[in-house]
Amino acid sequence: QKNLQLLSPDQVELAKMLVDMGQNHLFYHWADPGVEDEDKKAFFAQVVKLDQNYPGGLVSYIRNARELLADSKAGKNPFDGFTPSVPTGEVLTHGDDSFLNFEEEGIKEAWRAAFVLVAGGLGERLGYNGIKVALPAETTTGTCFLQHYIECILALQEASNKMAKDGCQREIPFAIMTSDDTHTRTLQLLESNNYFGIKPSQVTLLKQEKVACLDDNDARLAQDPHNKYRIQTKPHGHGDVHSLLYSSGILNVWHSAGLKWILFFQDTNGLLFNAIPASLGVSSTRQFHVNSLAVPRKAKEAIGGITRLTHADGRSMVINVEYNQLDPLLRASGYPDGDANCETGYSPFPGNINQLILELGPYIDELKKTGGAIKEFVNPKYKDASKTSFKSSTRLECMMQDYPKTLPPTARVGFTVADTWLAYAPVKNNPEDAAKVPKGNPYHSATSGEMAIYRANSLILRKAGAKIDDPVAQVFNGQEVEVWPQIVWKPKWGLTFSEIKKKVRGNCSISQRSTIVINGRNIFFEGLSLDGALLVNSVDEAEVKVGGSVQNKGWVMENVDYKDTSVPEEIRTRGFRISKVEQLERTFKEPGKFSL
Ligand code: UGB
Repeated sequence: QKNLQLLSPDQVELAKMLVDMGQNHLFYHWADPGVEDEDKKAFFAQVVKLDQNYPGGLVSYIRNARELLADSKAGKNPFDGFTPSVPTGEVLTHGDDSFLNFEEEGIKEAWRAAFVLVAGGLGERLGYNGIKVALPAETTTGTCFLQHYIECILALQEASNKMAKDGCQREIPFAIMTSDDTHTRTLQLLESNNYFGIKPSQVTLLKQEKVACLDDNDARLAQDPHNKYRIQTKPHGHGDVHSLLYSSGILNVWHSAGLKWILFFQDTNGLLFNAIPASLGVSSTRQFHVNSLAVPRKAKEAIGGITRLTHADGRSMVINVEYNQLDPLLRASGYPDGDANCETGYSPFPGNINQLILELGPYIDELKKTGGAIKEFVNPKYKDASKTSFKSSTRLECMMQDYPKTLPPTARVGFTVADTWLAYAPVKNNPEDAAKVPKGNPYHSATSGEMAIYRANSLILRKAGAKIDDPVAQVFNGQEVEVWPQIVWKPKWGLTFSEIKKKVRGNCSISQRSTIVINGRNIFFEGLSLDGALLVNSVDEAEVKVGGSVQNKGWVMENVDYKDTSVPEEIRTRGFRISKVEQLERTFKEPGKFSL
């Protein structure tokens, strides 16, 4: 009461709202007027922000929290009344006719797409000190994830523009969701690298804000332990991307520009774009409003399962069920073994890799109704079985893949399964945890993420007709992995299988210890026999034929221990360093036809 005189009319309204919502405790410790007045202003500035950044404001946040906390306390099953079953979707087989057709359709559609990368997470499981998109996807070239994604988008843009009948040169927009943890460093990474070749006007950064923490089942907002004039906050989850896109107005800009698709993806999957053209082709051909990209899933793997949920009242939806919920749901629904592998050696529920392709028009229509609010959940850690108090404050969270939960049954929700080797190798786990992953399950570490890139590229070249030697098994940071030849190419060299097939001719062979870096658009392999390291760089206007026998000492992988802090973190977390002993490197800077 004493401090009321300090407040503007708007602040008085906010204070009343907080008191009405049972948040009096936030004011108990306030000093008398004249003392700490600046802190009090800062308190209201924070309340305004928290109020504005949540659909329906803080009143809705507190109401939703009370409801979800009550459900959690009562042990209410979020799937009450729903029966899970295995859904059907489009299963891609890399390289077959249908894959090639989907790829072609995807490339045709790509100019009508916008990409959205969710990169607000710090990656606590990975324990890396920098932002994850700055990590090298592989250390042969040292290309970081963000650069790789941008180069893939640019390659798609170019391929799609080439196919456009009207001859217009369109630019694919790219939005990145950041957070306070990642925003400045993401911007710095872009600015200090000339945006990796994409025009800055194509890129939009949208920063997600954190939400208020909750101290108890009455949803009393938690005071920051370090500042009594601040409310403690924590991340709300990747589901924020929908409300941010909506409130920014960017969706309407894209729609007016004639765009039809919006593709969401995560921060550290170096394989993803291998499956993007075909998956976009599936969306377009099958007219999916929502298409989730999935891979075969090992039971208990820490990725959600795509599941059909059918309610007793007839409702039905195809939705991701998060890994920690799938097992209890199955056990309660007539699957006595819960989340278990079937005769294929995989879970019958495809694994969600959180790559969503949405049709823009229906997406905007839906967000007009919901404001982008996504069904949330709460995960309090209770002190004891009475569930009356928490070990530490909690908050509401939401996931981007829960978007279809509010859709009407008429919405066309589907999914596309691609081979794991082709499409999915995220970098999520630190070396110590990765080494503890049960044998046969994926490590999802920096080591396995990099090896997966070499493996995928080797397998793709094999399918294109090259003879690629089998891999050898090696152990890095306690993880046994297959080491294939280190084959890396720029996305503009080959983003689709049909493009790659055109560039590998005659009898080509690459030995297991070889490295090859293809840094140019029109580089053709004709009867190349490689045993060592070969780097070919060329300008776009040069056409280079690479053939004959190349042999040298090559590049060698040397073991490094992740505990050895004298080695940079980006290197030691993968357990090896590449020693560049000997290579053949050729650079073609002029337009024209050349042979090597
Ligand atoms: N992210 C944000 O942008 N903001 C946030 O507040 C949080 C995260 P995680 P998670 O593909 O392997 C997801 O932490 O949430 C970004 C799916 O839910 O790496 O444990 C963050 O930067 C799961 O079903 O993953 O699990 C990153 O880019 C499964 O698909 C992304 O969100 C799993 O990913 C994911 O964050 C997977």
